[in-house]
Amino acid sequence: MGHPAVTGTGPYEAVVFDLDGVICFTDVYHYRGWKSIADELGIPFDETINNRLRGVSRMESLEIVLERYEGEPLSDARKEELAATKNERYRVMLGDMSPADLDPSVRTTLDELRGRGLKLAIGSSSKNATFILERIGLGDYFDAISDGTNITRSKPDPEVFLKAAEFLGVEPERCVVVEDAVAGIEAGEAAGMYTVAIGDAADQGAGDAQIGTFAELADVLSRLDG
Ligand code: B16
Ligand code: MG
Repeated sequence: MGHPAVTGTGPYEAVVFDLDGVICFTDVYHYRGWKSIADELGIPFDETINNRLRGVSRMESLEIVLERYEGEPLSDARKEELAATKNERYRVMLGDMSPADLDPSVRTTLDELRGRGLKLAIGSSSKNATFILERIGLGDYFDAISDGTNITRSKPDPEVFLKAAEFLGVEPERCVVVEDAVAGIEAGEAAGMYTVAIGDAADQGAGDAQIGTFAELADVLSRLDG
């Protein structure tokens, strides 16, 4: 979805970042957590399925994992238990994260954007977002955090990004979204924001702009400034 050409200076006031796959990389821990559940249930699980879990909520992720399940039907209570077990294992792995897991170029780029006067927020589907940010040393860094604890609808619904804009006090059309999930790019588009894709979403050509590295974001935003 294209936006009209941006002219003049400072069309954007804020940048809303997805967390997993953009600021840091917990996807390998998600993979290991879901793989352990899948193995126990005899379900095939691979990277292709894991890519479909990007940006998707925990319970929706479980339903995707269970698509290939061929055993006895599972009750809702059992599904809740499986999701909780996955999350416990995932949290143990998150506990090993430290500020060393934050790429220095991510920190440098964030500081540069803040130095330009942009407001910075998180827009993540995760209910563990605050914990992850604390682990990597960004606990107090962002101006607002919108995450899985304040939404009722998952990406590609725009709710998580609209809430981020609301928390910042910035109009959605004055926000840029940075996302690694196609569902997240669709959510940003539905929110009326300019979308920048990285990682898997960039590989698929999604978004208004695509970047190969986080640091390239500074150049993309400079160009938007006209
Ligand atoms: P949790 P993001 C998303 O984070 C992950 O990409 C997705 O794989 C995960 O299922 C979702 O968070 C929920 O995570 O189980 O921690 O609540 O990319 O939106 O930052
Ligand atoms: Mg993501």
